[in-house]
Amino acid sequence: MKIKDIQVYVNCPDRNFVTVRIETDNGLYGLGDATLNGRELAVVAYLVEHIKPCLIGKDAHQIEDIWQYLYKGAYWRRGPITITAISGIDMALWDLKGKAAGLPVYQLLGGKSRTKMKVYGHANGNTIAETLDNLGKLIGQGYEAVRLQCAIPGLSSTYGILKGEKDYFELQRNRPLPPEQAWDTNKYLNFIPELFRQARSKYGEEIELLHDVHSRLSPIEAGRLGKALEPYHLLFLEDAVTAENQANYRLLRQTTVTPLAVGETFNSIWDAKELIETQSIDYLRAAATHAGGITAMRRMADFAALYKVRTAPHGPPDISPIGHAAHAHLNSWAPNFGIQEFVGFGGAQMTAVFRHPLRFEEGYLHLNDSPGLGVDFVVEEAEKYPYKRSYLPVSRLGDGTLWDW
Ligand code: EZ4
Ligand code: CO
Repeated sequence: MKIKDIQVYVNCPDRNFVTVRIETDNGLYGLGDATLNGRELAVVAYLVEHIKPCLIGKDAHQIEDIWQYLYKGAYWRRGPITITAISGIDMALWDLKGKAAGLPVYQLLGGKSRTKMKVYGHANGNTIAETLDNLGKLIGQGYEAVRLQCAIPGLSSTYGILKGEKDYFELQRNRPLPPEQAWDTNKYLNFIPELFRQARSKYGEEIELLHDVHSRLSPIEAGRLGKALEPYHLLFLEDAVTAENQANYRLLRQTTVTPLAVGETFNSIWDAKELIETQSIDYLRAAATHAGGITAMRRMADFAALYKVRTAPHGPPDISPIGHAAHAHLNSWAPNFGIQEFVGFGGAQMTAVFRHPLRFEEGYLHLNDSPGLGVDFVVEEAEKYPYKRSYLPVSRLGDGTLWDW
């Protein structure tokens, strides 16, 4: 099964996605997700200019060797652009191996550890009342776990809150340059515990609740929040602090028993090594699209399991259905799977471009038994939606200081 051609598509069905399509000489093709939100074309160039010429003629079954070849062979290891490109190739090769074997990828990983995957949805709002109404709607749809984000009173904008925009992508795309958002740590810390107090008093203890800090706090500030949220029993607090310095989490861990999750921006097992070894976190949020594909995610899951750390892959709308399918196969297999973030299957344009193997029912995702990853990519549909440049927001303090977004 030799690699005959590699095509890289960048399209905007509702939002931008980079799709890798590898064709083999036995008439099969495999699909991978290489979407890096806000920096898409850098990955496209890496794939087309630097990776493609190296892989034509290679045996597509040699997934591990190709992964090592692209990782070690670059000399410049790691980094989001390199690893997102490798991730797209790796997923496409697993898809191909599954199709060649006539088996879904989870079977190649060792079979199913569970019949369905628990997800958490998002309830957002401009006020606590609106956030709690949205939480009630998700509970009504069968969700057993929900992330709560609410606009901070006195701030012009807050992460996760869309105001008048249709979705996150509209928020980014309607501006020629990165949108600017405001941040105030004191206002935030004084407000968030009240959101969770009211959520528990309205809906009780049964529903599992989560929150994403989006890396805005110092370890001690995060400790104050974690402690204040302890009475409301979160499933986890996400990205309480940045993890470039993994010791941040060792410090935070000493302050609170609120479970901690981090990892959506990780592109290597090395980003998580100390966090896991020191048992400073409870959930690893690495994504197949940004952390090295299925090959790397499997390795991370096994390593995390040794330390009672569970997987909770990032599931935002800026990972394509191919990336979400990769997670579904990993989640079906991983003995230490925790929970999957899930924000729906996207709009009409997306569902016309990507045919995916997932079904949502009563708070869980179900994966069908199609060979490979089980996703199809309809090129003629995709080509109706050309790439549109967009940026993630940046955030600033009131005095103009650039902050973590
Ligand atoms: O900000 O995917 O948990 N989810 C998140 C996401 C990320 C976006 C960045 O592209 O934090 O909303
Ligand atoms: Co997040």
